[in-house]
Amino acid sequence: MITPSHKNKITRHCLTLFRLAVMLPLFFGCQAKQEDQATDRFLLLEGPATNWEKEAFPLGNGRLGCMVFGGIEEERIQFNVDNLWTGDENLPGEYGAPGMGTYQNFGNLYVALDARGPATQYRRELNISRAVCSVAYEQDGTEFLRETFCSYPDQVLVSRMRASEKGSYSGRLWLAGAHGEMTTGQSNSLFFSGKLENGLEYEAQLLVSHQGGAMSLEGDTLVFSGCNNLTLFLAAGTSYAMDYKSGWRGEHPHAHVTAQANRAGNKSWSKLLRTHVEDYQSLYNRVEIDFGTSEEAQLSLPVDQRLLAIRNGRADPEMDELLFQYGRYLLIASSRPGSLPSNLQGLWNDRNDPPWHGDYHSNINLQMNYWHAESANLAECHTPLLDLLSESVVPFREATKLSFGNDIRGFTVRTSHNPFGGMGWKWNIPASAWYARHFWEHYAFGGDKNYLGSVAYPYLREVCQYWEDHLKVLPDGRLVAPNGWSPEHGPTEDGVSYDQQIIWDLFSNTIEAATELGVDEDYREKLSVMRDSLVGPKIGKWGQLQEWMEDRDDPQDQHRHISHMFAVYPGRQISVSQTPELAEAAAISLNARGFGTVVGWANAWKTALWARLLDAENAYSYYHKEVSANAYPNLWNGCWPGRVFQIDGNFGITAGAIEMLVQSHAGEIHLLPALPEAWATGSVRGLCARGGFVVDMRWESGVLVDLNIYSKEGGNCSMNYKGEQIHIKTESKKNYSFKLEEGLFKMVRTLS
Ligand code: FUC
Repeated sequence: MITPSHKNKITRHCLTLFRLAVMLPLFFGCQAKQEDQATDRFLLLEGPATNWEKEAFPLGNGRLGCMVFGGIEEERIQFNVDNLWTGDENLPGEYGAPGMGTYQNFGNLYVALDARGPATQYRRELNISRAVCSVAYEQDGTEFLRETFCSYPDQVLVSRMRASEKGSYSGRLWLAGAHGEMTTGQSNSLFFSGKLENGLEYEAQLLVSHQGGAMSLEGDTLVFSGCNNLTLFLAAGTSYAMDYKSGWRGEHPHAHVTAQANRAGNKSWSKLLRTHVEDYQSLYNRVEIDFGTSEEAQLSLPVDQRLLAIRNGRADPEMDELLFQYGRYLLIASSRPGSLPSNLQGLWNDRNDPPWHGDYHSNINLQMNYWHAESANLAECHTPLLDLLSESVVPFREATKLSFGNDIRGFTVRTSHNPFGGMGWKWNIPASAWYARHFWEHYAFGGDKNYLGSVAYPYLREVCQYWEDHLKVLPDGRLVAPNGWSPEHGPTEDGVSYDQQIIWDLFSNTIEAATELGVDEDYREKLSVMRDSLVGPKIGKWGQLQEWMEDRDDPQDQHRHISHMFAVYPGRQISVSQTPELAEAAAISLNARGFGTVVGWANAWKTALWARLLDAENAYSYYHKEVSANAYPNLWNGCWPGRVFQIDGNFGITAGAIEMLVQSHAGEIHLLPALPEAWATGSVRGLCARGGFVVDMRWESGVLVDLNIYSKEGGNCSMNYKGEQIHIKTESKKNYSFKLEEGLFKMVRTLS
């Protein structure tokens, strides 16, 4: 197996830890010796956050998340539970904003410390290799350290505050619910609960343990003095259930939340931390990358200054790596089995009126959140999306009938929807077909036939039925989607490319699914006739890929949506190898759209599109733009910078980078299809390809030198490197290692 070449990096990360060890010998001294710390990746800032979306650091366990500000005299930890939503299923009737509801803030936890004079050596770090945020500083000769994480196994937020001198903690701590709730408590706990207008009940409980000193309740505040350390356990939940039949409601959260807080409170910090890190790393550690080495002077800067230097032209390949892994970190933090899918802001939100309700947007955003889920080796994190979409089928079906007539089969979705099967703004008619590709992809990468037969294929098939009933036949016999809209752009009319391409994709995926399962032969035949009758992609008068059936694209138009590129990515109707003229037309259109209005998600999409068009330097220019123009100091993606944070760009950029390294949409694994000069020497471990393969590679000066393929399921594996094709028959759970010598692949070993 290939190990990324981290030799220099190990030395430098150790130096970082060494500095911390010097600064905080009491706490970090022992950790610096641990081997597994050596390649940890950090986001570092040298001051407390003053801005929630740009500077605070996100933590999450898929369901419960928080933002750590790291204030010196007042720590603020703003927290969320992913299903604290207003709104409902909003059936029957209008699908306007009121029934749609809004994702809510849950509240804040504040810790005010007695003033001790100025702080020095302040460092606030988000360690994305361990999913732990730490805040360290020195004050009045005493070293202070706080560490916070959100545990998936224990379902609580845990924060520990320590100091080098005994008795250093005196102050107050309190909870502030985001809906004006009254907090009550006991000598070492605080509690608030409430009910939203839609009947959703919620509760938060904080337990605090301390060593030394004293703690007591004064009104709604815990007052502590002379404590050596404090450990905070925050549990929070709601009565939401991802269950249509039970009206999306389960039990009152009190019993659950109490049990979670108490169970955690009875465990030691080190046990909670160990369990958390082991769980997190079981996902995170599957992938490692090396795009080169940044200079020490650049690497040791806090992120804000590092971004500034990059904007001024300094190279920083390890920032490219950090951004890549951050997309994986944020998915693990906002989407775990049992949680809701990651919404427009993941699960982080400090407002009760977040931009676009903090909802699920079906015309690019929700899908983009999951573009990297399979390829970045996080298939488990994909399941919240598939679960909510499956559970929403009944209300989506009912809403579809109300708008499209009782006789229509299948279902589709509006542009925005909520976790109760309710919908908001405007029908997005091919949305369910786009969602269907996520069900297919989960199988294409994972190979689980039971899942394909019981979950994915029924979904795909039902969406096909919608289109069987909804497609319109033109006088010449060709098929078009009637009354479509290229998202947020142009007129409403028949045969819009976005619709046509997504339907092509749906039919293709369904045919393949039925073939894999060996079912519905006649239906497969019917679908393939329909697919071949669809009006297909067209090349217009300036050589562009047409966005509409009519050749009206404006070469000056730089609209942020690039929906007519669906066929290039994430779809597979257009590719350089199979449809070169259309690929060329797509490149012309993409060039004309240019950087356009800087919108994070569009930038990420363009990275993936250029990668699919095998244009490494254009792909990299958009990847780099994400760092040089869009990223905030906490590396969150700005959608229309200066306006709002939106997480899709963070996820999409990781997906785009993977397309630069490995592609597998065209029946073979294409190795290093769009490797840019900036990443000329590097390595990757653990990227996934369709067919159940895991790819490790090492390359030097732009040339692949080592390759390892792990086969999860067995079966034939075709690979392509710069036109050279290799075909191997694999057995399940075996590794196949190759070396590239004189341009030819040599199998070096096969390992179980
Ligand atoms: C789409 C985009 C907007 C924004 C919104 C949440 O409608 O056009 O830019 O990302 O989703």
